[in-house]
Amino acid sequence: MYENLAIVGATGAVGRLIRQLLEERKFPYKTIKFLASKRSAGTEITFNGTTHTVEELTPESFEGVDIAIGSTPDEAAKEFAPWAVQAGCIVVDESGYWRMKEDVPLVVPEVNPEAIKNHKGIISSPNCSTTQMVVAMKPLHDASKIKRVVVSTYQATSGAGVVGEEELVNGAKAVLNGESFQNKAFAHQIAFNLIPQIGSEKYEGYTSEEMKMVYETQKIFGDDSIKVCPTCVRVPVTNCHSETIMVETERPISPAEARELFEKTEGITVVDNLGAGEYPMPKDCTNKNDVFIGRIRRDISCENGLTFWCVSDNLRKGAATNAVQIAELLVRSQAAV
Ligand code: 2RA
Repeated sequence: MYENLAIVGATGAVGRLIRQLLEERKFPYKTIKFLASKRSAGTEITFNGTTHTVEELTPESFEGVDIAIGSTPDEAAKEFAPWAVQAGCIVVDESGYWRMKEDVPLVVPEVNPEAIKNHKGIISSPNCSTTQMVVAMKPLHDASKIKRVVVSTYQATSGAGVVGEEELVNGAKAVLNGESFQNKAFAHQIAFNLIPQIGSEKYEGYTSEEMKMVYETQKIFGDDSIKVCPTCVRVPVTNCHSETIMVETERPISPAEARELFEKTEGITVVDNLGAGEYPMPKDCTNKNDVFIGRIRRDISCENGLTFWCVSDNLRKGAATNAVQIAELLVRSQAAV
């Protein structure tokens, strides 16, 4: 039975949400431990009414642990995941380090739950901008193969961590007060601005964040022929990533059919009434687990094209919720044996 849990990176922004989701969703467990770097070890955490002391992450941390959910920087994930696997523990990893390794399934439970069967100890959760897009693509792709996607993202500052959120708020105050402000989280001022670069320069003028959307989408659908053209932009919004997504399918999918497909899909909420001014907006989608879709319409520039607007909480479905859902899949798959 998978009943002994560890949360790695338990004190970070996503780690905190993972704890909250485990409580909210009544995740079954017998024992749970909270692990973090030396700096955060010793912190007290209340979980399901019991106080726990955060332990320092060491190679011995995973003895007797069945599932570890990790939300750490890439370097920490590179180091701790093999310790866990060595101890017989399955790692659900939020970091970017393991995602594209051949032996590591990259899973979004609404899209490719069957992929967890192929794990060799590590299962990865995708980057937030990919996750909400593939959830939206899935029902369309099942109805008619998606050949091409053109996506522009409007990514919230929380994607860069708590420091990103603070930089927007404090930077905005400084601008309004006419004071000078030193950016740290971002290369440029984010308040009252847009930054059309997330990540580093990676391939033919695309950034690392953009190429994640290409490679991760192809891996999740198991189809390298899906062409993806992304532009990722940091916007002055504290939480929830938004995306305009244009898909070109093998046969045309009308807006009415797309709306019906989205409405039938678990994990998607449609908010789409342009006349009434109703569409998903970051302020309404924060703290929600679903992917929200609106502005569904035909792409009038392309014969088999459909375009829509998609918003999701990048810390929830884009990170913590997806990881907890993968752990739930693992528990269910064991129960079914
Ligand atoms: C960002 N996608 O928004 C990244 C976080 N993983 O910066």
